[in-house]
Amino acid sequence: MAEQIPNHYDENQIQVLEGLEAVRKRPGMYIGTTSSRGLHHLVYEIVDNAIDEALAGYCESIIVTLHTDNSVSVQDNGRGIPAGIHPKMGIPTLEVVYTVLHAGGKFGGEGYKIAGGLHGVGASVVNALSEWVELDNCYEGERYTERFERGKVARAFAHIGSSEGKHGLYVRFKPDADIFEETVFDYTTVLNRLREQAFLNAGVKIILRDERGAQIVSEAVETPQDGEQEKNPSDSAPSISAPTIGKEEVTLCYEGGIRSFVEHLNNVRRLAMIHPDVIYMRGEKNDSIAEVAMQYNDSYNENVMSFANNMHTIEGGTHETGFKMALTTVLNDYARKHGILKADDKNLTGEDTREGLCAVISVKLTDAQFESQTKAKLGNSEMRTLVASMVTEKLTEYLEENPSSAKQILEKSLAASRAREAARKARELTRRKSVLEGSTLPGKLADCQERRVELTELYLVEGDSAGGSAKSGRDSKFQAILPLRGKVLNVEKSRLDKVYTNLSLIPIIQALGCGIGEEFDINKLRYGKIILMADADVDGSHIRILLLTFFFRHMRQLIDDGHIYLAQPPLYKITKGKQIRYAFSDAERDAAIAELGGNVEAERYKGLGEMDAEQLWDTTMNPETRTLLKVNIEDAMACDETFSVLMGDKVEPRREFIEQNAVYATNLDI
Ligand code: 1YM
Repeated sequence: MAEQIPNHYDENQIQVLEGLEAVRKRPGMYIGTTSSRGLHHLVYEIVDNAIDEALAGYCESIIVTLHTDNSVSVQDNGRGIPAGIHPKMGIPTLEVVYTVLHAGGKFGGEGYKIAGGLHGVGASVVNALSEWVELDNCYEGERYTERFERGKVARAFAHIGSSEGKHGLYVRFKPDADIFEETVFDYTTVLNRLREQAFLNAGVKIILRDERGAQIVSEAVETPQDGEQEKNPSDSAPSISAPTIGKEEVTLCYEGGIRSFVEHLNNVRRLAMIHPDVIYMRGEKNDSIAEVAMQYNDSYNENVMSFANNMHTIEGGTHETGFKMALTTVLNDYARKHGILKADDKNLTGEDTREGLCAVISVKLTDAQFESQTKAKLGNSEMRTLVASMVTEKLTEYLEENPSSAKQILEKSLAASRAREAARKARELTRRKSVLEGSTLPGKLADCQERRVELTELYLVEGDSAGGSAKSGRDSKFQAILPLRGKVLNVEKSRLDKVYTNLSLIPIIQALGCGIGEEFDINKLRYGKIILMADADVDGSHIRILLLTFFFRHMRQLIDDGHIYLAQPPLYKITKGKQIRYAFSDAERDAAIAELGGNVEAERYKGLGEMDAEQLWDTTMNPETRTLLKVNIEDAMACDETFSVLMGDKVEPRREFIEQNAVYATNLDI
C-alpha cells in the first residue's frame, strides 16, 4: 500500500493526532461522562454504525460480544468499509473513519440520510478513548486489518488476502482504564440498549454474547420468548450495584418493531391489559416517518417513551407533545360524541388519558434538531404536526372500529379523572388542616438551623427509638430528623387520592415542602440531601423499597437530580478493650478481627436502635466518616420494570423475582 499514499499524509496525520488528543484531554465533551454511562456509550456508537448499514439494506445481523479481558467486539455482515485511499485525507478510508473526528459515516454516503447520535460521536472517539482497537474489514472479496493504540496507528492498514466469501466489518476495542472510572461492561445495560434498538429497527437481528460468564454458567435452560431466544440464561438482577454478567447468547429480532416493544414493556411488568391489541399507527410526510404503538394496562402509571432517529429522547420534545395533545383531544371528542362525558362534565386532562398507558413513539427525520443541555429533546416543530395529525386520524378510526376497546379505555380515563378530583380535595383538606394547626411542618420533625438548602440533610429514620438516637446524635446545624411511623404505603397499588391522605406519607411530603405530582416544585425543596436510614435487615429493605417507589412514582425529579441517598449503617461492632472498629460487611469484620488480634468481641447490630447516639453519629451520620450511597437511575427503564414487578399487585411475579434474584439480594442496594 505504501506507494499509493500521497505526500500530504504527514500533515493530515498531525491534524488527526491533535484531534484525537483533544478527545483524550476532554472526553466529557465528546461522550458526556467518563462514568459507566460513557463507557457503554462507546459500544452504542459502534453498534449504531452497524445498524445504519442494516437500515441501508446491506446487513442482516450484528453480533456484539463482551470478552473476558473487558474488551468488546461488534461484527456486522454488511459491505465493509471501502478499502481505497481517501481522496482528501490521503490515507485509507477505514483509517479516516477511525481517526478523523466527526467523520463517522456521515460524509458522502448515500445510505446515511438519517443522522442521529448524542454529541455526534463517531468511531474516531471510540478509538481515541480505547487502549486498543482491532479492525478486520472484509470488503469486495478482500480482507484488510489495522490496529490502533490510544488512537495512534499501531499496525498499519494492510491487505491480508481474500475474504473467502465473507463481508462486513469486525471491530474489537478495549476502553482505556486511564480514561474511564469504570471499565467493566454491564450486561443488563448493554442488553437493554440492544433490545431497544432491535425493537426500533424491525427485522434487524442483533446477537449479544457474554463470554465472561462462561466459567460460571454451566446448565442450559430453555426459555424462548417471542422474538428473543436465549442460550444458558443466568438471570441477573437489575441492581444499582455491581456490573451484571449475562447469558452466553441472546438473539434479539422483532418483526413487529415497536408493536413488540409495547408488548414487551407491558409483559415484563406483568401487567394486565384492558384491551386486547396494541394500537399501531404510522404516518409519512416528505422524508419523515412517524410511528406510534400503544396499549393500556390496568396500572396507574404512565409509560410513554419517545425516540428520534433511534435516539431515546428522554426529555420528550415535539413528537411527544404532538402525541399527547392529539390523544387528549381524540379521547375527549369521542367521549362527548358518545355521551360518555355529559354536557356539564369537565374535559379529561392529559394525565387522565395517560393513566395505565404504555406507548412508544418513534420518528425518523433527515434534519433532527435536539434541544436542552443533554440533547435529549426533539425540537423540530414539523414533528408535532406530523404525529398529531396522524394520531388524530388513526386513533379516531381505531376507536370507532373497536367500540369495546374504546369503552375500556374511556372508563379508565374517567376513573383517573375522578381519582384526580378526589386527590385535589384530599390535598386541600391536608392544607387546610395544617393551616389550622398553625404549621405546615410535621410534629415529629426535628428541623435543622441552616436555611441554605444545598447544605442541609433530612434523615428519614425507621422507628422511634432509632429516631431518638439520631436526634441526639445529629449535628442540628444542618441535619434534620424525621422518624417514620409504621409501614409506608405501597404507592404502586394506590391512586393519588390515597397517597395524599396516607398518614405515613403526609409528614414526608410536608417536611420536604416541594409538593407532589402535578404540584411538585423542586425550587421549594427544603433539604439538599434526603437520606433514608433503615435497618440492614429484611424489614429495613422493605421500607427502603417502599420509600424509593414513592419517590420514583411521585417525586421522580428528586432521584434524577441526585437528592436521594441511602445511609449505610455498620453490620458489626468489633471491640478489644477500648479499641472499637465498625464493619460494613463480613469481609470487613474478618479484617478488623485480624487487625486487632486475639480476645476481640464481634457483635452484630440487629438494628439502628441498638446504637447509641454517639455510635450512630460516628458510623452513619458524620460526613467525615460515613458512607452514603447516592440513588441514581442510570437505566430508568429497568428500574421502572423492577418497581412494577416488586411492588405491583401480582404476588406470583414478585415471588419469582425474589427467587431468581435471591443470590443477589445481599448486595442489592435497595
Ligand atoms: C461494526 C461497525 O461500521 N459498518 C459499516 C460502516 C460503513 C459502511 C458499511 C459503509 C458505508 C458506506 C459505503 C456509505 C461506513 N462507511 C463509511 C465511509 N460496523 C460498521 N458498514 N460503504 C460502506 O456510507 O456510503 C463510514 S461508516 F466513510 F467509508 F463511507
